[in-house]
Order: sequence, then C-alpha cells, then structure tokens
Amino acid sequence: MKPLLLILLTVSLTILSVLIEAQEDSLVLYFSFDEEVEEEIKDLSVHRNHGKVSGKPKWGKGKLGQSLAFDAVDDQVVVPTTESLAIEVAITMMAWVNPGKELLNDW
Ligand SMILES: [Ca+2]
Repeated sequence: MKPLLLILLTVSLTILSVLIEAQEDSLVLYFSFDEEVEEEIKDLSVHRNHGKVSGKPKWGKGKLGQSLAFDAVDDQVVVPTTESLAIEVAITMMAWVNPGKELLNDW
C-alpha cells in the first residue's frame, strides 16, 4: 500500500509542477517596482521583457510595496517589442493606478 501512495504522490507533484511552469510561461510581463533603479526595470516574468526608464520618474510608496510616479511630461518606461509580447489572443492586464487628487477633481 505504501508504494502505491508514494507513486500517486510522485505523479501528483509532477503534474502540479508542469501546471505551475505552464502558468508562469503565460505571464509575459511583471514589474513589481519594488527595486529602485534609474535605467532598467527588471521584468520578473520568465520572458525578461525589461523596461527602460527615462524622464526620471520618482519612486515612492505604492499600493503594495514601491511605485513609480510619472510627471505627465517626459517620464516613461519603454519595453521593446519581443515575440512574447506579440499578443494574438485575449489577455488579462492588471495594474494599480493612482491618478492623484488633481486628476480626480477634474473628473
Ligand atoms: Ca521627468
């Protein structure tokens, strides 16, 4: 009985690791903004679609961890086009965005 249990556990862990790996591969871009940098933001996905920072945006406290504050003048993060970002199907995008009090008053 114990060998059967061990085999089932091994098969289950193998299937689980394959599912987790497939899920990670579908994430094509993830910036945590938790590491203050001046030039390049590391993409934490397996695709490494790193972004280039320009305009000197300010680092500050975010919804979760750190954030970047853009001045609406010249601040930006540019991610070069890559095969993994050639989206051809429906995708889910998520971001925490705080437009600031000035913009909220104009709505
Ligand atoms: Ca700027």
